[in-house]
Amino acid sequence: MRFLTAGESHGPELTAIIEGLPAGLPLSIDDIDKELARRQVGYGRGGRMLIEKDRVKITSGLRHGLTLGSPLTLVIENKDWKNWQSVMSQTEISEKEKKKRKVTRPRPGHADLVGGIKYGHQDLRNVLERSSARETAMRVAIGAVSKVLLQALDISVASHVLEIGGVRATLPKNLAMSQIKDQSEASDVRCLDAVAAIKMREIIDLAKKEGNTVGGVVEVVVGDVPVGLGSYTHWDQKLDGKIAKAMMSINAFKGVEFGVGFDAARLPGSEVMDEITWSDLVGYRRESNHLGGFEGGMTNGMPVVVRGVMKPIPTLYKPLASVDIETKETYKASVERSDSCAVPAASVIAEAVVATEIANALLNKFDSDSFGRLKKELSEYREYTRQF
Ligand code: EPS
Repeated sequence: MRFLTAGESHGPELTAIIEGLPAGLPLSIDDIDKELARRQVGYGRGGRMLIEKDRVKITSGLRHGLTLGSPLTLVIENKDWKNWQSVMSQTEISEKEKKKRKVTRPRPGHADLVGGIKYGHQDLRNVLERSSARETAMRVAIGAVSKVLLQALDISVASHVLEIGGVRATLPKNLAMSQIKDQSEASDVRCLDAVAAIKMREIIDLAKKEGNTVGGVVEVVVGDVPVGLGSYTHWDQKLDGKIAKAMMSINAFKGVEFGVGFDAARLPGSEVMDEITWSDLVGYRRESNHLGGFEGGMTNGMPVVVRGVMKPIPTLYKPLASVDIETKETYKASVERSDSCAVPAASVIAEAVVATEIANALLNKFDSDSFGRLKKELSEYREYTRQF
């Protein structure tokens, strides 16, 4: 499976084409819309989310509620476009009009300046329109399709927020998937620790009041993953590597870890490796999951546990110093409308990109022309691994 996304933040729409989905997978618009809605909520979001009501339109690859095996085209309209039609016009406009929303003061930490230098844009809006995290709406739509596939194969994906602005959740070990799903969904910061959630909201309020932004840490958990997705045989076949890349591709993400993650540097080997046991009923198992479900770049049958660090959003209402690219004078950076915290939304996005990589690994491993064949092969393979 491969996909492309296209679209500017204030252009008419976002588009994606997914190629390589199996035929015969039951899929509905609702499956995707409900994921889009999850990304749009969350404490700390800014004014743009009051304008957008993300809904998907499917224009190819689906018939009578089943995928055709042909490219699936997804479209999400940008409702805000109607306010930007002249600024984002595809045809020439007057110099006076062009100046109206021209951006010449790059925001530190955003793609503005480097993108401008790289592509020769004197109006940095040409960079920020595409580098905007608006694009993640489409990644969530693609992830929603992937989640439908995974769910139909009894693989479940959940996510939650572990930390915002230095406030960290205290959680019991071995949370059940249903607990993660239900409790994160019930919290507007997607945090499973109700006390930490109160403090997270306070930190977000404070940041907003001070014209600042805050980042955090999100965690994705994937349960009932079969053994052996990805491969140790070549560096670019390691699935943890692919997931890390997908996580790092989310706007503002600066780091990724699996299982105990960076703590592995401080712990003895005996507390990092997961001891192997065997029983008639389930076959091989690990008694712990310090390695986050991966050994040798392959899934080991334990839940995949991956965390990502999101830096604070670089668009600050109280902007930092920057240089005007026309005059070279020192100015405060441009102020674009912003969110004070998008970590809860990022948790939904992380869930989507991880689901996409796991789905892709399954499609690569098994006969995936038709969903029926895929399901049968996976079920036979699960039995094989149980009996190994
Ligand atoms: C973003 C800036 C804001 C965010 C946007 C990402 O948009 P605007 O410039 O229209 O106010 O709301 O996020 C989304 C549009 C979205 O759908 O998440 C940025 O600069 O990255």
